Amino acid sequence: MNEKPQLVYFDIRGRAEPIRLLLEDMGAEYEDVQITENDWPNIKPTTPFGRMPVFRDGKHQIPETYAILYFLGRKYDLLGTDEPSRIRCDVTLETIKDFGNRSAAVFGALSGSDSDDRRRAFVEQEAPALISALETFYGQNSSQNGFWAGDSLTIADFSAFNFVEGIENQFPGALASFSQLDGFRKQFAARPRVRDYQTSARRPAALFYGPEGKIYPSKSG
Ligand SMILES: N[C@@H](CCC(=O)N[C@@H](CS)C(=O)NCC(=O)O)C(=O)O
Repeated sequence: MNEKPQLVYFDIRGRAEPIRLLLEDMGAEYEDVQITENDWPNIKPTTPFGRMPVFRDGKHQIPETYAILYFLGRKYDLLGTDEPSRIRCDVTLETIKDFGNRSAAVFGALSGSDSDDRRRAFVEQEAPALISALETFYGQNSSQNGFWAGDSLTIADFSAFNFVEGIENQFPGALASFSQLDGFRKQFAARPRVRDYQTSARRPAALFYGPEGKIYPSKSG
């Protein structure tokens, strides 16, 4: 019987990264099981929906990224302290989840003659529009200390940090005209356990799997 909670995912940051960041920031003891592409066919049938991440904690086996984040949000009391902050937490999560799914659809599944056009439209129009809306939304929080949902840490902060860091990793400088989001990125990266994790060997170097293999940050941090 495994005593420590166990996170099972590919050997990339991908969907597991906000979960890893949360566990690291909480100082949780956990086993980060990183599956290679070669090993995945053997592991796949052992997971509830044939997909990862999967989180195992005591008697719970939890598939689905956001179910895991909400489980950890309840476990560590990271869901907001009042109704306005709980709403902001949920809205942040849903918005970033949609963006991730759109991005995966445009870059992962599309093929055919219009795929380049659709990718360009996503990078040049859809993504900047969303980043701009998130900059406004973030700025509307009442927090004096830089959180996304009220005045305390929530799962939205891990999701938002992973989002802005992912933008900066793939498109260095893209956040330059979004000073509030960039300020949040830098402030959150300075959290002691987040900083330690980001410079540790525990962190997968690759962002995700592209059609030709692993994709790495254009520049670190
Ligand atoms: N909605 C699911 C999606 C999970 C998902 O698509 N996982 C991918 C990796 S990012 C996967 O397991 N792919 C391997 C496969 O489908 O065989 C979640 O957020 O957890």
